[in-house]
Amino acid sequence: MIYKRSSTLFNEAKQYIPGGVNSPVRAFNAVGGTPIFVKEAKGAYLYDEDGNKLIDYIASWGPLILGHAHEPVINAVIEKAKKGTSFGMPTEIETELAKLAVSMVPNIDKIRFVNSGTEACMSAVRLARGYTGKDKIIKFAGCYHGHSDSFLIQAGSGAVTFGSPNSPGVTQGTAKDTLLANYNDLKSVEALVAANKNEIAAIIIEPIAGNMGCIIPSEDFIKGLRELCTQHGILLIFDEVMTGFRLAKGGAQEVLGIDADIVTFGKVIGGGLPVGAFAARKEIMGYLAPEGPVYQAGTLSGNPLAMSAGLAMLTELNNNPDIFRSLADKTAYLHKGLDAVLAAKNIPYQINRFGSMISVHFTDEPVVDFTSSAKGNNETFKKYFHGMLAKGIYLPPSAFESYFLNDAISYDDLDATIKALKELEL
Ligand code: HOZ
Repeated sequence: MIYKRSSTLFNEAKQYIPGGVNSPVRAFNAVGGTPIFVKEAKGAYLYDEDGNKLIDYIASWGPLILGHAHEPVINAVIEKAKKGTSFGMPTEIETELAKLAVSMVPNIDKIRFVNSGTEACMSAVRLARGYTGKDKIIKFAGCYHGHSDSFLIQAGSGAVTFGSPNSPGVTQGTAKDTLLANYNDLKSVEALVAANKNEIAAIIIEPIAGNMGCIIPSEDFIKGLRELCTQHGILLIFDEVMTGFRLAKGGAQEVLGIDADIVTFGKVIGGGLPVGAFAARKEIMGYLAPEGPVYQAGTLSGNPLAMSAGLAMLTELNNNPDIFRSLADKTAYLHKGLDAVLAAKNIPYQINRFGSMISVHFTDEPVVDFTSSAKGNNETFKKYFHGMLAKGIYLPPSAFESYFLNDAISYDDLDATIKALKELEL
């Protein structure tokens, strides 16, 4: 495959944009080589600036559940754009989308739209602090909740990929209020709760982690978290930026059978446009301005383009819940195929899968938390990533990310992916 134009565009971008990208993982630093510059995309495929066609397994990091440029979503945006793009005033469509989201997700009465998952998580924590009157939060090593200061403490995703899980620029004052526990290790959480009695406002977690690869919580762990929070008056925040509306209509809360106190969403709620949201029961949401004292605001929040894309996508998911089963079936098929091929190659590997999220780790230990995820062999990962890319398969360019399947991916695409791996020397 030729990446000549991507390479030229990258060199030019580097002169004007730090690292040539507007979000670090895209720069390919973890895998080396030239980032692919996308020209367009349709359904399951990306078409790059060099004319290569790639099967896309990141789906804009999750939200494009129905595939790229899905017509009902695109048409809704075009029609809305003709009528104005932002007013900084209320519009009817915000309530329509809010009503639909509240009807799909368990245990929430009200939702506030923001512009990204980062904003959603940052605001959810502020709300939890305002509601409980407590300052500290617990997060898990390797979980990523966006790039606001409180979360850049042992953060996953690009933060760990680029060696800054604890970013400079986060003050010690902020960092001291973020306590760190280990995923799938309830005892580590219990110890923090015991040592910080009546000081913890919230525990925030990716209920299925997607930012250290795909990591599945054990039943005891996730149930234990819920019980611990209830016992100690701590709010449980599910960061469903990746899992919301992807695993089921009601996201991870529904599939795990666990009620969170606050749920956050990201781009998925805008059909891939820049949106985020956070939601909770009305007694918690009542603390938010202008109803309550916790401040949060934004001119572009609830903007008509994002709302129309979100409404088109969630309407389709709501009317066709079979999609979740079909996505999970495709992912299971991919899992089986990759598993058979890797087993024959005689190298250490693990495959983690939940619903339509999956990741491959080159290690012989089960990958259940950040420590085990970090043991993956990055040299093998690089060969795997570039080998697959050369065969037209676009995977996340870091081992600390999950793949996201979209509904437009066909069984032929999955077979092509499995065949590509078979032909690879690792
Ligand atoms: N940190 C994001 C994935 N977990 C990547 C964002 C992007 O580069 O678009």
